[in-house]
Amino acid sequence: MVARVGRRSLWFEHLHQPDGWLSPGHVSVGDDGVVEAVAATPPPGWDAGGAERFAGYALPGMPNLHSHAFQRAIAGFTEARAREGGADSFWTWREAMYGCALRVTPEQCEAIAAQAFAEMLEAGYTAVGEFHYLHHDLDGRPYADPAELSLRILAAAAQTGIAITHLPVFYAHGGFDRPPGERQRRFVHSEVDAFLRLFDAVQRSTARLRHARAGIAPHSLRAVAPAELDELAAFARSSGVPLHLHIAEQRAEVEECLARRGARPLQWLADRLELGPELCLVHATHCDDDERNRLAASAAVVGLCPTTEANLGDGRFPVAELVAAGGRFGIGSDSQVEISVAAELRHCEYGERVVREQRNVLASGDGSHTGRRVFELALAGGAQALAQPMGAVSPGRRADVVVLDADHPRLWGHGPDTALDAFVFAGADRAVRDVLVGGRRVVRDGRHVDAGRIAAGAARAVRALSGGAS
Ligand code: NGQ
Ligand code: ZN
Repeated sequence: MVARVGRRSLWFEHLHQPDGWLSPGHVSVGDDGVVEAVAATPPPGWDAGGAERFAGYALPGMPNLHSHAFQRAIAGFTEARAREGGADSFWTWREAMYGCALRVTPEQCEAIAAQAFAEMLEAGYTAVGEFHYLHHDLDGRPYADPAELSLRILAAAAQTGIAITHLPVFYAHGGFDRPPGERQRRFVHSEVDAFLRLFDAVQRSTARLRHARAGIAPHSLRAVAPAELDELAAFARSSGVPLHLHIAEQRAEVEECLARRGARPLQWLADRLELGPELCLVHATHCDDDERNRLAASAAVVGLCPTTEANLGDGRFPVAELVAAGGRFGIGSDSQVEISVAAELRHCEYGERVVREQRNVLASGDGSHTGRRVFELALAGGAQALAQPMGAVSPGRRADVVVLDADHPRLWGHGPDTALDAFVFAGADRAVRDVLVGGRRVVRDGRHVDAGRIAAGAARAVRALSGGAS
């Protein structure tokens, strides 16, 4: 049979499905990159001769729900004690990170983001939520085009083929009811209206790009006043776009929120806004039992970034209790200290193991596989948070697929039942061989198809910036 123009036929030896594995799985993909049919036998219109064949284990691409791409430039450069004395903390790291944020040029921003996005694809992420607050020129004045740096991020995504939910950040205050500092000058909008004009420009750009969407990100309760948050939340809800914010990552924020607002951050937020499905609460680390129960009872997604949260000394989110009570979560690479789907998922489970002195805590019951379970929970939560048609290789969702080489040493002896456990816990993430976004191959033999060119530009940028992260 002749394939319809633009339609592609894919064959997978073992295809992950929401209810088990299909071995083999036949998939037809429309020219919009969306899956039309999945079947055990060739579906109508299947192009038997032209089908691309993928041996091994085919998984849905993972959403990366929280990224600050430029921070890829400081990975590994903040692991020595500050010279001033005293304990290092999130806040001393933030000063070092600001050192980079204050120097990065538009060209460097695009080059570093392209590198980070290529590394994400190689790790098995096929979409990124870019929480983007670097808006203005080095002196804090808007660029001639106020959306300059957002457009650089979108260009980087387009270079790599990753799907993106671009989340321009509204940032107005330096702390609860405090003016912004000089070192925050590149982030600041003093008016919600000016920010919404930026958002409008971003949305017009994402509408023209493949696999791109926009959402709204009030930075945090520290950087956004209550009335501003109300306005942004109402805008996001009426526009039907995601709303992401950082919350309760550090104890100091909890203390200050209690002092200034009379409630803990998550408690204050849940009293103020409906915790609806458009909301992604990034970190939510310091939640008490009542706050955790309110999160679990809501349709909001908790955005966990476990490698960054461990690296920054944030604390541990009680993910097992959240999941047991029906709550939703997804994962993010945040500071890019690592870019690893498997590491984020593994840390979710290992955080529970080390405090409980038990194993397989996040498995759903007797015989349930922990790797598969955490992978599937994060797929669902991430797809919701990014409002991307992904999370499963199913009709109506984009054909985002990550294929593991079954002959990789880390998969020896494994079959479909344990391949995801090996991926999450036992190094089989190194077996990622092919990655497709919307049915198009972006990673081949474990390397991004344009890795060499992207790396050449990024190497210059990272070397130039990493010299003085202070
Ligand atoms: C950020 N990163 O916006 O990059 C933050 C640090 C802040 C994380 N929270 C800045 N991981 O929260 O004030
Ligand atoms: Zn963040």
